[in-house]
Amino acid sequence: MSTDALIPVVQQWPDDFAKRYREAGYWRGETFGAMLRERAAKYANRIALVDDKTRWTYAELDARADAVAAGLLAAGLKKGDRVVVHLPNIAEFYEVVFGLFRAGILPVYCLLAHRITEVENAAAVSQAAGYIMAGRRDDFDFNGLARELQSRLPAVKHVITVEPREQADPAFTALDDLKADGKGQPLPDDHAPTLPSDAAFLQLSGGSTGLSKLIPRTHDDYIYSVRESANICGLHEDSVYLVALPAAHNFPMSSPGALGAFYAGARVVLSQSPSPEHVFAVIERERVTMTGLVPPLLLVWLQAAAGKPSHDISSLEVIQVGGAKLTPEIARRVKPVLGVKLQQVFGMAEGLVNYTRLDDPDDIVINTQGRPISPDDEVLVVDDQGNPVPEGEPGNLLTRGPYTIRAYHNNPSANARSFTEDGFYRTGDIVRRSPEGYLTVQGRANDHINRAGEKISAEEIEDHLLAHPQVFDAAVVSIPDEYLGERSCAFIIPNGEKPKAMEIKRWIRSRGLAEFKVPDQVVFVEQFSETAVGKISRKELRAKLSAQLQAASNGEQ
Ligand code: OOB
Repeated sequence: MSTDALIPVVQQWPDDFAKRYREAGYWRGETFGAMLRERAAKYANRIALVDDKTRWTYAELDARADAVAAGLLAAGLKKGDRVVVHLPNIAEFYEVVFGLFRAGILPVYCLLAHRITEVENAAAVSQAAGYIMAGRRDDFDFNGLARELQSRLPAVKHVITVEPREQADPAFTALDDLKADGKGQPLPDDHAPTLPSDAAFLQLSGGSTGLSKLIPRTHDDYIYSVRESANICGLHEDSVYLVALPAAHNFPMSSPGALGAFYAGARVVLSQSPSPEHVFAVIERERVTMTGLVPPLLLVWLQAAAGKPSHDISSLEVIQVGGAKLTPEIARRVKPVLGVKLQQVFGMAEGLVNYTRLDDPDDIVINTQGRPISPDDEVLVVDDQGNPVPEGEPGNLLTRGPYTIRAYHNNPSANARSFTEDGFYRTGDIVRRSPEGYLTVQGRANDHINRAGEKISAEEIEDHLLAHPQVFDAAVVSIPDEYLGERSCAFIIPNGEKPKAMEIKRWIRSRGLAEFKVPDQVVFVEQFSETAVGKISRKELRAKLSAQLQAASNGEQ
């Protein structure tokens, strides 16, 4: 595909806003490629990155990023191209990402749990020219996925595997070979330097309507959020930040995440599994001081630490918890059981991130999800007509600011729904705001299921269910779950003979979707309600079904 036909990736901020954000010192003209170069000059021989098999210094990570960038450009990829990155929590993730940043090529992040349907969507919407994956992992063959992807989207010309050359599928380019091929190659004549206002990458939205939308973040805006997050979370050069959640997610990437740790000259440790059996040993070995967790994982860690801990995790100082609502009851247990400071994080890949501050009183840390990073994060709490609600009352959260996007990439209909005319992002979250500006998340106005921090669009799953020959109609709703926060339930009106629940689950898997999207529960019904069909919106229908489920489960107790 010719890059000429591409739609500009970023909808830039209006000039007066951009000027203000620069003058306030938020946007400082930094880029991620240059940031790593500066850290490598300052901390050359300090360890930057550790995984199960690797310990790289800052100088090494920097040199590797250079080699990847040269290899990508020598292979024919160009500044502004997009490459889907689909990697586990391994050191190569950052080598590749910084290599892409340096070359001015945009990573498009997929979660490792994603399968062909999600990867194809990411590649198609971003018009990707490449796909980087890890061969065979955890019983899944990403080589097969790559083949399928190329057959569906021939524009994905470059498939790169991070497997060692000897194990790599010969149909694809091994990262080692890519780097060797780029060695000593001059930059292409038309290669332009990366600008701070350029998009650095595309992140996938949690998505409440159908497939994920793509979120373009610029170097300027993202580095601002990373730099301030590192400050707010107290990262410094002796910190050790553990990435236990999937590395590609915005939370462990930037809140303060691995990028915050690199910004501070700290050390990043990667764990391929977040479960205590594995990760507590990593914490002990590497003297980890900080990490980010979703509430269900925190619960598992609390349980493991309350028993007879097998490892010494006393190096931990702070744990950020976010991605889904943390109940005050669980929040209260963090300090006594784990001996660490809790920091709540309420963020979104589209931008706005809120933190409780490290010196906030317990009452705020336990009962709120924090306040925004920036004095210029504009936060509105409004009713359904768009009028501000009285302070402390619940309302829809709208936001605009120096690191919140003004539009999704290449998606006019989503943009019309998700942004107000004056550029506020409609988060879909219902919050209360205290006089001091702290937000407490009350719920959600839009239809996604927040399953342990993984967002599932009800509409996306319904579309797949409707494609099943024995499904006449379907509605997917969330059910409160003690452990996951929410789980998914598919209500199905069968078309003639009723299929088995197992068959429905198998069907969703066979559609090439991430395992976390398979409905946890399937309920067959004859009809949704007398008034339902054709008369009320899907939204109301889902709300009704949820209420029914809730009533039924209360009745059981
Ligand atoms: C993070 O980002 P996303 O893009 O996967 O999901 C954003 C949505 C929010 O709109 C909200 O509905 C929910 O996730 N959420 C929370 C929450 N943090 C996120 N709901 C309740 N309490 C919280 N603390 O999930 C994300 C991005 C950066 C940092 C942290 C989380």
